[in-house]
Amino acid sequence: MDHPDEPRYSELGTDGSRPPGSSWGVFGADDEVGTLNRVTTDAIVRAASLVTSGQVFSLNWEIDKPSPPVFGRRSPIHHVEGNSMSNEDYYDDFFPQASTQWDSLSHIRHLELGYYNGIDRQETPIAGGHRLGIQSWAERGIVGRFVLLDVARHRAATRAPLDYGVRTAIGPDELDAVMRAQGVTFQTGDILLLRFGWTEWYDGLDQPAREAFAAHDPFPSPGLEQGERMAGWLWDNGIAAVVADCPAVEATPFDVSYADGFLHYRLIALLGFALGELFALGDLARHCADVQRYTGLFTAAPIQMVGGVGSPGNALAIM
Ligand code: UVW
Repeated sequence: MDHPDEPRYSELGTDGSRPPGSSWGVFGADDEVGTLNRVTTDAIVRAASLVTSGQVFSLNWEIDKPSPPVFGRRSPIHHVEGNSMSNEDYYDDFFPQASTQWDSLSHIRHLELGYYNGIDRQETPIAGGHRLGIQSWAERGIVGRFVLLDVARHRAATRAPLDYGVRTAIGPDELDAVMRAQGVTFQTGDILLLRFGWTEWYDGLDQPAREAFAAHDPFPSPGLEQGERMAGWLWDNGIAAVVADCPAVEATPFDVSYADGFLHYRLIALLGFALGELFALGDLARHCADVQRYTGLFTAAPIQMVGGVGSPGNALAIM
C-alpha cells in the first residue's frame, strides 16, 4: 500500500534514535494520538461518500456482557432513582473496558521500552497524569472508512467453522486470503473490523456455560497471531484502528512475559494503534455479505474523560 510519507515497518527505528519496530516520533515527538493520525479529512470525506443506503448498524454489545466479565473486570450495577417528576440513573462498578471498548494508549506499557512515544510513566493516568489518556481520541472522534474482514465466514466457507473452545491465531496470510475472497484492498487510514464471530457465539451460550467460560482462566479465543509479522502487516497496510469482536483483538491465551507473547505490546506501546475489542459485528457482517460490499463509514465517540484509560465503543457503521 502506498503512503510514502511514512517509513515501512522494516525501517522503523533503524537509525538507532528510537526502538526498532516502534513508530515513536513518526507522528511527532510529542504525539499522543498514534495511528489515528492516519485518518485525514480527505479520507473522511471519501468515507462519507460510501454512504448510499443510509442503513445504520450499532456495533455496541450490551454494556453488561460478557457476564461474568473477563480479565478481572466487574459488571456494572445499574441504579435508577426518581421522584414524582423525573428519573435518573447511575452505575457502580462501571469498567469502561468490560464490554465493547477502546484501549487508550495508556492501557499498555511495553515491559522494557515503556509507553508509546517514550512518554514517561509519571505523566500517564496510572501515576495521576493524563498523557496518553482517552481524551486524545475523544477530542477528535474516530471516524473513517471501515473495511470489514469476515474471518469467521471465510473459515466456514473454505475450511471448518472456527471452534471457540480452542485457541486459534489468525495471521497475515489468512487475512490476505479473506481480502482476496472479498475483493477488498486497503487505503491509508482505514478502520479494520475483524469478525471472528466471538460475540455471536457467546450470545448463544446459556448462563451456566457463560459461568463456566469465565471460570476457565486463561480462556481460549480466536484472534490475531502474536509477533512482528502481524504488527508489520497492520502497519504497512496503513491501518488506523484495529477493531475485533473477540476479547483481546489477539488470540487468547497470550503470554505477557515476553514481547512476542502479547501483541498489545507491539501494537499499543510501540506502534500507537487504536484497538477496539468486543465490538458486535454480526448484523453488519450479514448485511455486508448480502450486498457484497465490505466498506462503509465508521464513527465512534470515545468518552471525554481526561486521563481515562479506556472507553465504551460508542460506534456505528453506516452503509
Ligand atoms: C488486556 O489487556 C488483558 O485487556 P484488553 O484485551 O481488554 O486490552
